[in-house]
Amino acid sequence: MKIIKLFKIVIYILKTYTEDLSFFARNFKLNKNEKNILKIIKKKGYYVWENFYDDLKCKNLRNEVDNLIKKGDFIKQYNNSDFRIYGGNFLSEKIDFFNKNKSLNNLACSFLKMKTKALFTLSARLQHTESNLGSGQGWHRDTYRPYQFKAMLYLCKVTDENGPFQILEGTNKKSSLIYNYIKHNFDFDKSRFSEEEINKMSINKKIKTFIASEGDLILFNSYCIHRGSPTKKGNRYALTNYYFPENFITKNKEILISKFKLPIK
Ligand SMILES: O=C(O)CCC(=O)C(=O)O
Ligand SMILES: [Fe+2]
Repeated sequence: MKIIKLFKIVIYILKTYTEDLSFFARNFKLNKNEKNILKIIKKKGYYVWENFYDDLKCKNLRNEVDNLIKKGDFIKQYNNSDFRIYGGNFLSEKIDFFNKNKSLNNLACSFLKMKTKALFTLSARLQHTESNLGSGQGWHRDTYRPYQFKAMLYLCKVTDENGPFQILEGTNKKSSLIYNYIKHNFDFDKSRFSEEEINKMSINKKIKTFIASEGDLILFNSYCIHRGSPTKKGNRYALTNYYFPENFITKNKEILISKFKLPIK
């Protein structure tokens, strides 16, 4: 192995492990159920919480998403298919109620070992179009350090056809970046992946597809390689809480407001 390659790996290991030993790392109180969920998220990178919301709540929230999209304020859209209002919680009380869920916030704080909050709730409708790329526009990692914690609530039944969320298993590990660097020569900060690259990587890894019911919630570390798969037909509705450490929000508020078109000052 080239000396430069080895050097990059050593730097990465030093950086990630010293961050984990950070003086600022904190412990948060969790109940038994939350402890169990956290353990699974740490191990696998995700957890599915079935029946988090009932059908009536989901129906009401779908209405809220439709109304926000119809109004069209603070909307972002990709390929006439992926319609997004990142700051839905600022525009709808019902969406804000999900944003402020205590248990999810506890889990996010414990996962990131820092005081954390869901700055915004992506309120999204994915619509089928010819050759759409799905929610998030293809395979990617959202971030490297600090990890990002997300809570995605399916507001409708999600089958193989209407764009289920997918994760490449095992890519939640720190070692995943090192492995991909050595094996595939992917740089540490590579964030987007083609189908061909995913096919190469999935020879020894499984793609997990989240087919699930209306009201099921997926908690995940969006450092994992993931995507919303392209739709074959139908719509998909979802709310996603984006959790950030509070000190990160304070430092980056303006950037976040402009990047995600948030309706706040
Ligand atoms: O909605 C999904 O299924 C995933 C979207 C995503 O990965 C993103 O917006 O970063
Ligand atoms: Fe993503």
